[in-house]
Amino acid sequence: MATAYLSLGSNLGDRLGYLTDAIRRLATPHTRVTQVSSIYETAPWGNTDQPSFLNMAAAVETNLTPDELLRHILSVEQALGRVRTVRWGPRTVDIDMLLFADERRTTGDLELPHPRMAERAFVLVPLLEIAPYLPYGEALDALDRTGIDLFMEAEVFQKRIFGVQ
Ligand code: GSY
Repeated sequence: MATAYLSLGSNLGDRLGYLTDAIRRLATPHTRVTQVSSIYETAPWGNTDQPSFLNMAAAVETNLTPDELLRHILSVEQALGRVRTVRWGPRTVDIDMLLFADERRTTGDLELPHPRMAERAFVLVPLLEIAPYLPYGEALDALDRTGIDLFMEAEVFQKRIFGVQ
C-alpha cells in the first residue's frame, strides 16, 4: 500500500457537492480515503477572471500504481463533468496528485511531486493541515495567503461525506 496526497478544487455550480461526490468516488476497494482537510474558499490563481474556488486536500492509501491512480482520478473528474477546455479556466472539479509515496518523476503526463505545488498557498494550506510533517512549511511561509478563508471544518465535511462515525 502507498500513501498519496491529492489536491481538489471546484469553482463551478454546486462546488461543495462536487467535492463531496469526488471524495466518495475516489474511495474504492483499492483506494481508501484516510484523511480529508477542511475546505477553504480561495481567490482564483492564474486566470483571475473566474469564480472563487473551494479547495481541499485528501490522503489516500492505495494498492494502485501512480499511473493507475491517475487514471482513476481522471475517471472521477470525467464522471463529475470536468471538461478540459480552457487551461486554468473554471472547472466542476479538479483533482491533482501532489505526492505518491517517495515517487519522483520529471517527465510524462504525471510529474511527482507535483511541479507547481510549492508555489500555491491554496494547495499547501489544506495539505499541511492533514500532513504537517511534509517538508513544505518553509515554502508556505514564503507565500501570500491572502484570499484563503476557512469555508468548512474537516470534521463537519467528514460527517457530510461518510456520515456520523
Ligand atoms: O490548479 C487547480 C485549479 N486552479 C485553482 C484552484 O484550485 N484554486 C485557486 N484558488 N485558483 C486556481 N486556479 C486554478 S487553474
